[in-house]
Amino acid sequence: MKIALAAAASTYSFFQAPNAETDPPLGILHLATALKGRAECRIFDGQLSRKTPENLAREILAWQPDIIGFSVNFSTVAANTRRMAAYIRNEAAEIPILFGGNYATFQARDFIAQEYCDAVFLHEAEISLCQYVDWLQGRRQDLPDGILYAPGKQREVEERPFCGYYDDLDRLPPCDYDLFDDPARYAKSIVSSRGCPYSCIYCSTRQMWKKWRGRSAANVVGEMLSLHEKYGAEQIYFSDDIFIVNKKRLHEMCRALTPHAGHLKWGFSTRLETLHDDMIPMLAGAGVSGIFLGIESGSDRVLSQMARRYSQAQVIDKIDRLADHGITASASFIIGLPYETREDVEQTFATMRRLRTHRVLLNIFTPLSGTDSLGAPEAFGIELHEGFDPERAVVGHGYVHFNTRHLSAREIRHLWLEGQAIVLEKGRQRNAFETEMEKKRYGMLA
Ligand code: B12
Ligand code: SF4
Repeated sequence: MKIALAAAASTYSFFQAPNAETDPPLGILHLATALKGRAECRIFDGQLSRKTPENLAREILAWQPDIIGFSVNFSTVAANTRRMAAYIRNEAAEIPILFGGNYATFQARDFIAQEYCDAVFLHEAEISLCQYVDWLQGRRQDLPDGILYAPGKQREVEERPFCGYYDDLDRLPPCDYDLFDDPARYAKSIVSSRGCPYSCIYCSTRQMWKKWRGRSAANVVGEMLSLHEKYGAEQIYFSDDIFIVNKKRLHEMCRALTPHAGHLKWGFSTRLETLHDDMIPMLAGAGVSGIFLGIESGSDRVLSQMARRYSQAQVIDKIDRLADHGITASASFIIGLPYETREDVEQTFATMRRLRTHRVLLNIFTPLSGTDSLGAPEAFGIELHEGFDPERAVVGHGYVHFNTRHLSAREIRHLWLEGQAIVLEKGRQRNAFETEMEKKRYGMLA
C-alpha cells in the first residue's frame, strides 16, 4: 500500500525569497516512520518546494498513491490544502483523502462536511493512523478511536472520540529522516516533547496535547548525535512548544552534550520563568547558541494579568545574562493583547529597544482555532469583526480582525507598524552582534 503524506505551502510563502529557510513538517515524518512495515510512504512538502496546490496535487497523483493524507497545522495552509484536496477528488475520486494536524483537529467538523474529505484524525495520530491502515487491510475489526469518518459520498459522519496519548514518548520509533527527499536539508529539527503545562489564551497547545510529556535525555541526545553523524548536522533546533519543563532532563542532556559542544550547537523555545540564572552557564557549555523566548509584553501590568511570573526588569536582566554567555535570545512580543492600553504598548517598545539582542519579533494577537480567545472572545473583551474567518487569521502579518476594550483594529495596526520599525532597525545590526556572540561562546568553550 502506498500512502502520500503532504503539507501545503502557506498562502504567504509565495511572497518569500525562493531560498528562504523552511522547517521540516515533523508531524508527517513521525507518521511515515510509524507506518514503516505497514505501508510505503512518501512525503510531499509544499512549503519547501513552493509548488502551487494544483502542481503539488499533480505530483502526488503521478506517484499513484492508495491513500493521501494532508497535514493542516496552521490556518495559513488551510486554503491551499483544501484546493489540493478538491483537485484530487475531481481527478481521482476513488483515493481516500485524510486530514490531520492542529488546525484540522479544531476544525474537524468543517473538514468532514466537505466532499473532498473522507476522514479527519484528531490530536496525536501515530496509533490511530496505523490502526486505520490495519482496518483497511482487514487486520483489524473496528475503526480506530480519534477520528471523524465519512468516506466517499456517505455524508453520515461516524465520530469516534480521541482517548489516548502516548504516555512514554520514548516508545515512538526514532524518526527516519531518509523518508525526506533531501534528508540533510531537513536534519536540523527535532521534537523532544509534546504539550505545555501552561494555558495562554492565544495558544491551542494545551487543548491539542493535554499534558506535557517529554522524551528521556538519553533518547533525545541519541537522536541529536545520530543527525550529526549521519547527515552532518551542526545546529539542531527543538520544535517543542516549551523545552524546559523537566529540570532533571535538562541537566542530563547538558551533561551528555558538553563534550560535543565544539561541533554541535542547539537551541530551543521556552518560557522566561523556566530559564533560571544558574542554568545559563551550563547551557552555554553544552553548546546552546540560541533561545527563543515568548516575552509577550514589556508592561508589568499586562505581564501580571497574563499570569507571567516575571517583570520588565527581569526580562532585560535575563537577556543580558544570556548575551554575557554568548547565547543569542530571540525575543517575541505580542501587540493587541486584550488587556493592553497604548501606554502598555509603549512599554513593550521601550523593552524591545533596550534588549541586548537583535532578534526581536512583534506579532499581532490573533484568536486562532482551539484557543480560549476564539472560544469565548467576549470573556476577554474582544470584539471580532463581522465575517471573521479563522482561515484568514495570520499571526503577525499585519491583519487585525478585532477591537479590544482599549484599542481599535486600526490603532493596533498602526502601533504594529511603528513596532516593525524597531524590529527592522535592530535587524540591521544583527550580523555584527551575532559574530561577537559566536566569538564569546567559542572563547568560553576553548
Ligand atoms: C514547528 C512549528 C512551526 C514551524 C513550521 C514547521 C513545519 N514545516 O511544519 C514554523 C516555525 C515555520 C512555524 C510557523 C508558524 N506557526 Co507554528 N508551530 C510549530 C509547532 C511548535 C510544532 C509543530 C510540530 O512539528 N509538532 C510536532 C509534530 C509531531 O506534531 P504535529 O505536526 O501536530 O503532528 C501530529 C498530529 O497533529 C497529527 N497529524 C499531523 N498532520 C497529520 C496529517 C494526517 C494525514 C494525519 C492522519 C495526522 C496528522 O499526527 C502527528 C503525530 O502525532 C506547533 C505547535 C505544536 N506543538 O504542534 C506550532 C503551531 C502549529 N504554529 C502555529 C502558528 C500560528 C504558526 C504561524 C502562523 C506563526 C506566524 N506568526 O507566522 C506560522 C505559520 C507557518 C506556515 N507554514 O504557514 C500555531 C497554529 C495555530 C493555528 N490555528 O493556525 C501552532 C499550533 C502553535 C500554537 N500553539 O499556537 N511553526
Ligand atoms: S504560548 Fe507557550 S507557554 Fe503559553 S500555553 Fe502555548 S506553549 Fe505554553
